[in-house]
Amino acid sequence: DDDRKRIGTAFAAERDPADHPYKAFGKGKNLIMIQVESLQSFVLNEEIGGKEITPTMNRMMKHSLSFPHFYAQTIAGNSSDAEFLTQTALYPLKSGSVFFRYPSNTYHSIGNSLKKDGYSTLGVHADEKTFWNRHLMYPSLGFEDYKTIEQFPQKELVGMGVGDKEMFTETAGTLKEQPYPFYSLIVTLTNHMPYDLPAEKKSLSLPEEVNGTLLGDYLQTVRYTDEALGLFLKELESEGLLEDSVIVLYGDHNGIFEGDKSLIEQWKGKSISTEEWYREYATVPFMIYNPGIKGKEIDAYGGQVDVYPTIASVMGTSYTSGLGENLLGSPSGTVVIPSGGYVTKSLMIGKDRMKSGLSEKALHTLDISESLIKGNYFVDE
Ligand code: GP9
Repeated sequence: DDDRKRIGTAFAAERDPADHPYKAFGKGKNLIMIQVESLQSFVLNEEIGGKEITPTMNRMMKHSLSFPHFYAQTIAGNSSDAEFLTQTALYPLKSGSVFFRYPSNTYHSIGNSLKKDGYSTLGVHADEKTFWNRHLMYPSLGFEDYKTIEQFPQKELVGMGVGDKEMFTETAGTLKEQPYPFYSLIVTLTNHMPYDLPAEKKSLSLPEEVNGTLLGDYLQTVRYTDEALGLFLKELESEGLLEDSVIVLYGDHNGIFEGDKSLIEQWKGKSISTEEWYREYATVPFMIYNPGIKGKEIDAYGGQVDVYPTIASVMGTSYTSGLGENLLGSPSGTVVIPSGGYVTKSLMIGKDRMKSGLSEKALHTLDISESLIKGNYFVDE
């Protein structure tokens, strides 16, 4: 009973009915959400060796609401934590992955909300269907159908599974046949550590100080994934699906960590403080794209837990209970980093300094999330 009371108060505090110019903009449109493996924002709108690293995403940003102060909030469940955060607006567990530990719970999620609105739903991930237990968790998140490596021709195998170019091209064909309106969550794979890409797939000419380093390899795979995304958008456009779809893109977690900061310092020719690292390099992209959107950077500080309420507001679907905030409304501006610490506009507190009242509030939020998951809170609804 005490837990229920605490949880009820948390929901009441987090709900945000705010109005904004893109409220229900996507009502009745398809929703395509793309979770990009290991994508960090410092590669956006950047050139190396005379070429843009992410020409497709840069073009998308011109017609996107984008969030430069957006953080990954994953812990040990890595990519699966990112899917869990964005789909349910709950935080990952302190230990292990929710996908393995609680795959059969009842969850409020984007997929379940849109399904109630009459959407068909499809998850796509070109790896083994059992990876991160997705085959059991995706139905609980509202995906009626789940396309995995077995359903791809596998003409292009790179790293952990089907290369993003084959994955995106084939998926565009699948979406063409998908009952309308649809919601599809697509999880990319190729930009995965150790960023090992066959030479013929590399299109950047890297300067000497970057070439052959982890950072250089990372930039090559980021560029490859960006090109794959470009093929996907082109295909959607030629099928007439682009205008009728809202495309949401976000990074699942960092791929270059603070321990590798010296590689970026070498590339940029300047030193980067820890504060600067968390402000400008450790953020991951989050953008909401449609050709009819006038590109705008949104100043709000947020994280993956805020994706569901923000997208629910744009799609005009329900978001009744979760721990995120609508970043297009008036969010509180505090981003809890569950692996330790939090970020606000004026503060960046590392895990060695979790002492103030604000960080206690952060810990309380994480406890509530943990109780919700472990108690299967929504089971009776
Ligand atoms: C594997 C892919 C990568 O299926 O999602 O997962 P990660 O290793 O980043 O958690």
